[in-house]
Amino acid sequence: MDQDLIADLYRQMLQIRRFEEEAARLYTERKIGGFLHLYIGQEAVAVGALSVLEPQDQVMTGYRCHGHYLARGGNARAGMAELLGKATGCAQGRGGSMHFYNVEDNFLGGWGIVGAQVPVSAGVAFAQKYKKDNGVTLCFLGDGAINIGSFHEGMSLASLWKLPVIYIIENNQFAMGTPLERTAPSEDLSIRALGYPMASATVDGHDIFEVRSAVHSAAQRAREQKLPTLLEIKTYRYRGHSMADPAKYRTKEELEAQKALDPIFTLGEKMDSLGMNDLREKIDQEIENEIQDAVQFAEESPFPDESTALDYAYVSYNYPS
Ligand SMILES: Cc1ncc(C[n+]2csc(CCOP(=O)(O)OP(=O)(O)O)c2C)c(N)n1
Repeated sequence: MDQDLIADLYRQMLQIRRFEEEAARLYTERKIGGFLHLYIGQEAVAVGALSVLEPQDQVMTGYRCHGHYLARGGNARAGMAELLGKATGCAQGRGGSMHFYNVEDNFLGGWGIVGAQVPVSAGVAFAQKYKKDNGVTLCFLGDGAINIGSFHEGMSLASLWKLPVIYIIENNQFAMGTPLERTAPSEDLSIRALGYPMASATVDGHDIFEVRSAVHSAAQRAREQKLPTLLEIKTYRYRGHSMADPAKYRTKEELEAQKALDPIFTLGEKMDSLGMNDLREKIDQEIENEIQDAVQFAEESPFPDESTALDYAYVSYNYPS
């Protein structure tokens, strides 16, 4: 197996994990306001999926978006500054945790309304097909989003118009505190593709190589045949829905069993077994330095100037009275 690839995937997953652990700390110090939804445990999904994309591809996700932003090349300093509401943030401190954005790397957010990104992704994929840019749109959503109208509207248009889009349901087992078995009549979420119809698969989200392979096939289908795909990637979040959620709706045993499958730990062990210990330790230190630097940068950055409070807000000068 390609050792450079293993090291790179490990580096990216660890970067997300450490970024968010520091974010959790800053939140408890009340330096981050509003909501903070952590992606801890799910890192192999974003990193695996985005590692097989091309630069012209577009990416969207829901509000649990820090990992996708970083995996799509987003800068850790600008991400941390965004969490602290600073002017140097990736959305100039106006979006916060749920609305990371980085147009240079084709990362189109960070969407707070559950399922909203599904039809918008169909629109982005339509533009790619229309402009013949050979691009693919990758849209991540949670298992809680699949019962929302916009999910079905987006899936239907994607299939009807033969759009180069990949929908990834990150099945982390819960929508806020509600377990999947209370919302979905079948535990196989990939069958939601049948009615449109479109290609689909269920993937083990703890295995980053399985994620890469499934997304690679879907991207090929999108690029070459202009056809959409629905992937259900099974994963698990170790933290509560947000920092405000103590997650009492599951047992400690369930959590521990899932943590035993931790994709970062598993890949780290693989590196050690391949004799890559020194490199792994070097990466651990580099990531630690990068994240500490990002925290310092964010803390030292200024808040946006009050005079800019209304910038970028929509204003209608001729609104009918
Ligand atoms: C349209 C809409 N309805 C309700 C909410 C409130 N809400 C925020 S997160 C959430 C649960 C979504 O769960 P899931 O899609 O599984 O995503 P996860 O949090 O697991 O990543 C709900 C209902 C919302 N943001 N938007």
